[in-house]
Amino acid sequence: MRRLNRRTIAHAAAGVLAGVVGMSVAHLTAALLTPASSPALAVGTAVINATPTPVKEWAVRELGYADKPILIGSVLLGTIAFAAAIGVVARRRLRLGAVLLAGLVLLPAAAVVLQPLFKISYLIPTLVALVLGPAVLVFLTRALNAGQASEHTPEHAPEQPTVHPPDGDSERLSSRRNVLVGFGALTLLSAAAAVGGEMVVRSRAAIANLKLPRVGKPLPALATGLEEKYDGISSFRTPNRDFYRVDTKLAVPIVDQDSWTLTIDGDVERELTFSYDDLRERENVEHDITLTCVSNEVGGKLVGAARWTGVPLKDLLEEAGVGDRADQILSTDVEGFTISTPLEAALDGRNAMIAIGMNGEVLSRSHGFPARLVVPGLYGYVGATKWVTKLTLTRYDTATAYWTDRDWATDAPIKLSSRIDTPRPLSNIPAGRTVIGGVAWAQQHGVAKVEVRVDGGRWQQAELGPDAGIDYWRQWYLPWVAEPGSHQLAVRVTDRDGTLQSTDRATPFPDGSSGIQEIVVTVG
Ligand SMILES: Nc1nc2c(c(=O)[nH]1)N[C@H]1C(S)=C(S)[C@@H](COP(=O)(O)O)O[C@H]1N2
Ligand SMILES: [Mo]
Repeated sequence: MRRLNRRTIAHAAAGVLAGVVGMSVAHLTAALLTPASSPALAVGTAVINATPTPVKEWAVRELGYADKPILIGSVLLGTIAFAAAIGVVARRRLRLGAVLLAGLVLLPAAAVVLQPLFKISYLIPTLVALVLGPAVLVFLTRALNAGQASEHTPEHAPEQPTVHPPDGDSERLSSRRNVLVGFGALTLLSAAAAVGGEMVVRSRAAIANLKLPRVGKPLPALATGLEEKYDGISSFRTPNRDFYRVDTKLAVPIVDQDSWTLTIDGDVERELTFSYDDLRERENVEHDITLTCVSNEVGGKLVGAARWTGVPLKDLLEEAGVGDRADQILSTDVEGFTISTPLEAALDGRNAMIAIGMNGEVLSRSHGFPARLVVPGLYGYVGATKWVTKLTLTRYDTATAYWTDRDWATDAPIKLSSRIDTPRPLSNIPAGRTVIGGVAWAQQHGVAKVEVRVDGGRWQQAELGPDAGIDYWRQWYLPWVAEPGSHQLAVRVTDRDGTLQSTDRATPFPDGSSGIQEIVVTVG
């Protein structure tokens, strides 16, 4: 019985290894072609797209940044379980096993084909897996069965129970060795393919030798922020590496800037197409803009402030000649993902732009290289299309976009909000002089006042940090003499139109969270 179990496990392992070799070599192939053609990634993306909004909300809330690794992990675990079962089936019915394994590979192929920008060449990695997986399964199963057959020889010769014929022994040993060598070599191969794939993706992701063009009228250097004086307050400018990232991609699109274009079409007088160099050669501008994600909870981290370099969106649209029917800009990214933005936000004079730089550096791949939309005052999902390749002037009653199809609000201005960065919620701090500090934002209106309340007392006005315009957040602090015990701290902001941050608690869905942040800290 024990031996049977061990054999079953060996065959299950053969199934898993066959699947893993197929998928990892396919992944390496995809890394060399285009990451979107990786069957493993395509399945993950298909699952993301098919997940209903409430589940997605729950995942982002409960799993946070871990949601993607957990998703990939569960797809992997499911695949491994199936592959193990197939390995066991193959032990006695090899052909059926091979067919089932091919089926397991074809499932992700459907996800590859259903991508909006699908090209026939995307099927190459799947074909690789389709050939390799079953081949490895056949090879390993045969090796295992051969080993077992030779193991059986002595049992079929009961007249010699204690004497192992030297021939049978060495045959058994050598077939065992073959199996071990086969397993080892294949494991190494798939590990090398996986690591190699990752290295290829990383090296392709590096953006070589690109500098930002000179800006026509550079902004003055950003003022020194409060973070220099008070530990724990978010820095005035969010460093690119710390800037939050939110998108539906499992693999960051690798876009080649020489073949990339930006097209303006739809309800325009003339369709226009710009190359990356066209954008770089135009007069570039700089704007300080704080980006916010609609999924940001009160007190959350999905907000970042940067100096963006690029060309004014309005200029591009005016060159194309906006028709009089359009009320929406439907922007499409290089993989077909769409965002809808109210046309008015592009034309009403705010600093909407096609950005190619962030904080003095060429846009990174994860933040949208070669170019993205940035529209101050609107949540990212309605105005910050990364890897943008097309702007279609259309109408809300004719075309919808990815998130609005999933019932998120069509027009979504960022709600004014404020956050306590220090002290940290639920932290223990020593008694004595300290500061309460953080950031507040009210894009398009500007922050006028931040107030802090300690233990339900009166609202006290905080000091504000430097001002970089209405679209940029303000840092704030309030000196505080912390007495031993437990304390409740709250913050609220008022914008320059006199609007006070709402106390109504709202979840991010469907148009952004609201309510004031209240935290508890222990002193002493
Ligand atoms: N192509 C593309 N652009 C996108 C998204 C996306 O999923 N795909 N997500 C949007 C959302 S929800 C936000 S909040 C911002 C985040 O931009 P960042 O990742 O540079 O911070 O990008 C927006 N642009
Ligand atoms: Mo977002």
